Amino acid sequence: MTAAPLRIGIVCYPTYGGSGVVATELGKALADQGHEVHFITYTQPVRLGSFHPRVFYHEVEVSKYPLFDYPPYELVLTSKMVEVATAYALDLLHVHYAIPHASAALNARRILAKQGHRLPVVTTLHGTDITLLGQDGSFKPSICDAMEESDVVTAVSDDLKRVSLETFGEHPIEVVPNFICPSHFQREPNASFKEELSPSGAPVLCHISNFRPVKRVCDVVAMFALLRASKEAKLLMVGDGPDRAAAERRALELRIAEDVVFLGKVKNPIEPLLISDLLVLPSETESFGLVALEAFAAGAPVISTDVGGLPEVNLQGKTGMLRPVGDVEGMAEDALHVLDSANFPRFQKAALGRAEAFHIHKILPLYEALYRRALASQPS
Ligand code: GMT
Repeated sequence: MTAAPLRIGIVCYPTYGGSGVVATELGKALADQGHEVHFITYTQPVRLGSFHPRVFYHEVEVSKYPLFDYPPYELVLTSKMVEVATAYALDLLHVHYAIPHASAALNARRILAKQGHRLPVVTTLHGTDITLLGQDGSFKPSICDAMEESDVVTAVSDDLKRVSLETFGEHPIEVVPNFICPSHFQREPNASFKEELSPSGAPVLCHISNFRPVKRVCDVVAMFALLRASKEAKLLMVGDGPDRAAAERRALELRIAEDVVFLGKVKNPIEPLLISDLLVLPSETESFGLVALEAFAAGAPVISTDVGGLPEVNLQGKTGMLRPVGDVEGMAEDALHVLDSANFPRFQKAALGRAEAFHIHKILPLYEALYRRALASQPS
């Protein structure tokens, strides 16, 4: 690194969602480059792990004052941002997910400006903050303001930029795609896990998500039942959420339950992906589909829908195949095609190559350049 290292505050949702994963991996990679990174969240991000040089974690504790039916998380977050920015002389804040992180950061920026501390705000839009919540009138004015006032706004795909502009009007938005660190996946698959799941060596299909309706987990089960009618296979369902029970019921109704394992939440999907041959991602909408990139890095092609940013990640006929939302017959046909031994090596090679195209080493400098630009720009 030639330019002086920066002190960066990162704010994200610390749970299993892709936005938190991207923010955490970005923070760790920035620290590896010599920057000092301060995570400000309400619980430790799942991917943070234990000690990492130059990475610090600041917990936001929300007061349980009895008057508060709705504890004012955004205000407590703002105060924590001000506190950390002052104590550690932060150069900038990078907030992931517009609601409420961007508004809280802008408020912190305003408070700090009164103390003569300039703190530019970089806001990254991840998807559901725009495609689902952004359409809701109760959030729209706040998101619009956050986009107007942030020093830099980024979106994780061209499609998300397009939807954001359509929803909120003209604002400068930089597209910085999500990334992967392929070396994390360069290790031996867990042989006993695979043996336990698929003793005969039949291919393993995998789905990983938070099982919200937008992920259409029952479509995964339905397409697997169609595939299973003509080929021996196993299905590994990783994650948990509102639609898990419905998917479990569907597997029983379709009489495929013995071939389907619901694993629940895992902190890191590397192990399940390394023993999988194919990822199934039949989402209703997906701004990027980080898990597709993780599957590629593990050498698993992807059967997905053709919505949102997915066609920017999953290349039709190369790294996998794409179908319209709900086309479970088409997805089952595609899965058979990809798993055919005459085709699979070609798909697998393309998947591994695609992961390299989104290597963190290519994406990190884009964020660093935006940080420098935010610091150089004049406050509005
Ligand atoms: O997909 C989710 O339910 C979680 C959500 C999040 O905010 O973590 O994911 C969004 O951000 C990810 C990281 O940028 C993207 O890979 C996902 O495609 C996006 N989800 C949707 O757009 C539904």
